[in-house]
Amino acid sequence: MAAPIEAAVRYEELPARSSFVRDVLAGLSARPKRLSPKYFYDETGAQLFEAITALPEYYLTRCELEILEERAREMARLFPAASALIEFGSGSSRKVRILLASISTIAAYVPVDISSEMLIQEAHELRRDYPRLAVLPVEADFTKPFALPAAAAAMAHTGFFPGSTIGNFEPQEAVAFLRHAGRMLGHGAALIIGVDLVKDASTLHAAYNDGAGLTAKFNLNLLARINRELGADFDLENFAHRAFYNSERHRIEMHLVSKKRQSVSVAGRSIEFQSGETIHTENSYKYTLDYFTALARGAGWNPLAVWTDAGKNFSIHALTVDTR
Ligand code: AVJ
Repeated sequence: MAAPIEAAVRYEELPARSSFVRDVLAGLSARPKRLSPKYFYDETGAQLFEAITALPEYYLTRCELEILEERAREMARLFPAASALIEFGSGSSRKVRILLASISTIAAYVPVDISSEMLIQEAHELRRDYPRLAVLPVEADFTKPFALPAAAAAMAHTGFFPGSTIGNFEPQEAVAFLRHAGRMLGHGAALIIGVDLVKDASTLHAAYNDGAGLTAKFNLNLLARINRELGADFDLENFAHRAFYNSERHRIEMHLVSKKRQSVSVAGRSIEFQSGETIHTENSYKYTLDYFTALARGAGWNPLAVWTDAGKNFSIHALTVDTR
């Protein structure tokens, strides 16, 4: 029987907190101003994102779930006996549950996330539903090296990186991440990764400008979080959500636009905004199947399989790493 979990393994809690204030001040002092999308996911942000995934315009999650449901049995062949599944940026466990239901060779599940609330909550529920599965959460920034729990380190590894989170990275950062994942997972390991696809601009635009205004709330919550955690005084009424498809760079860009000339105090510093000046808060890169395969090859990963939903909106790639 598995031991109860009181808390996730924590890595560098204090540096993580101070890197938030450092990153925010550096980003708001840069020209143009920017903030990292990894900071969207405090408790409120994680809840807003979950609500976004259920929106009619936000096709990504629906299409990825369709692929997982249809293809989990094929994916099962990629998993060695008694292996550990390592999920980078786990959030809700909806997707991994589809794999767990079809793949009996998964002996351990290692969700890695910087948002500990959801990590611990989901771990409890998975332990209840899969009593023979070792659920070993790790609270860490998955873009940086972290130690695998000893029980999982001893097993064969498969990586899982759904949601097209890889789209938040610049293409060269995506290559660096894939190299890092290859080193962590080890020679011969497989990676199952969700990647959103290039498509018509109107579908993309709608997915990031939803009618219910949840994406706007999600974007603005970053300022609310900075107010809460760093003692800033952003007036959310004075900023507007802006999202558009940059077709040259194959990416959705999200920004927060200052509606007027204003000055905001952040962690004791005064930040000046011109009217119309923006904070760039997110890029969400869209790939073609071939371009992503080439990018993965450049990071040492060879293709095993690729699947799309029926509408060809979203893709899941299975890759294997050659670390020699
Ligand atoms: C979680 C990064 C895949 O880019 O679609 C959703 C985040 N941003 N709506 C995405 C997001 C605005 C999402 N990813």
